[in-house]
Amino acid sequence: MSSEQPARSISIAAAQLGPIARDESRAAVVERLRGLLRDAAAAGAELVVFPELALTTFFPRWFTEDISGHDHYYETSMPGPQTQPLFDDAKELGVGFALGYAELTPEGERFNSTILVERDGSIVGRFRKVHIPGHEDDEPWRLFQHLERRYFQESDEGFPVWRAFGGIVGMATCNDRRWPETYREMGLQGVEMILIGYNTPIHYAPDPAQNPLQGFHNHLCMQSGAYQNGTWVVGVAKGGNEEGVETLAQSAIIAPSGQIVAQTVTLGDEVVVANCNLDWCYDYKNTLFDFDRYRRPDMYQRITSQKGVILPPE
Ligand code: CDT
Repeated sequence: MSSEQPARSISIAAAQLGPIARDESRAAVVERLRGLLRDAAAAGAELVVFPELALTTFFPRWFTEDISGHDHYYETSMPGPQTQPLFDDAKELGVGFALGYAELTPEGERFNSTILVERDGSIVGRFRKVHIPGHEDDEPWRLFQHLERRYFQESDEGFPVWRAFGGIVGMATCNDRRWPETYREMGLQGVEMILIGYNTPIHYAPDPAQNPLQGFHNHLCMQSGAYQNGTWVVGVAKGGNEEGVETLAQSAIIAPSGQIVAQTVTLGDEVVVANCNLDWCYDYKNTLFDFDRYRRPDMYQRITSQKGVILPPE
């Protein structure tokens, strides 16, 4: 009798969203999410990944002096009365999900959060975005603003991982995907699936020369993070033209080899599914990226002790 264990695998869906209008009701958005959840379940998915801020339009593009005027974009409980049907569907269909949303705590703190929900509808964990991009103050010279730093605090909870879905799961949000430390923090906890939602405008006001490279950079950072840490990465967009802002789609499911195994082809609501063999992670974690054998943390001290660049003496 063979002593080999059957491969651990899970079918994961990237549930991309097209634009959400400023005046689209929460109930209407949740209906869209429920439809995608059902489509994903019908395609055999066990875990469905939705984008960052999947319940609302990307409201940080609008300046307001008093941010409490935007409170209606935030969730004060999860599940809440409007999102409960999604949790009920998850339980009924036996499909888990990751959902990005704006979180307003009882203490008045505001985070760009993602919740991970198991196949029985229970909450496994919550991630709060660590790297908050953009600016705090009104910058009306821009074609549109990116005021995330006005509307959200930086998380100080880091990058936890959870044992769920038969493996080890972590999350990150949009701009977090551009930073190698994001993946390595989770890689050092043995992560096997990193779930990432994003809203990425094509136009980058500080350096529009980067506009044509948005799609390249999106995949470049997620594919490198997957390969260098031997993990699956699922990157899911809210794409299309949202309130006049062209936004990147190109959601992708990326293997531990760094290869894209599934990718969306539209700018709208779309589900793609891939069967993810979690044991594939070992091919990288136990060879080239055997951290315990090859890493040299004593050589990387600047990474945690220093924030900005310190140039060498002239
Ligand atoms: N949502 C988000 O984090 N978007 C950023 C845009 C950066 S430009 C201010 C991103 O990294 O895609």
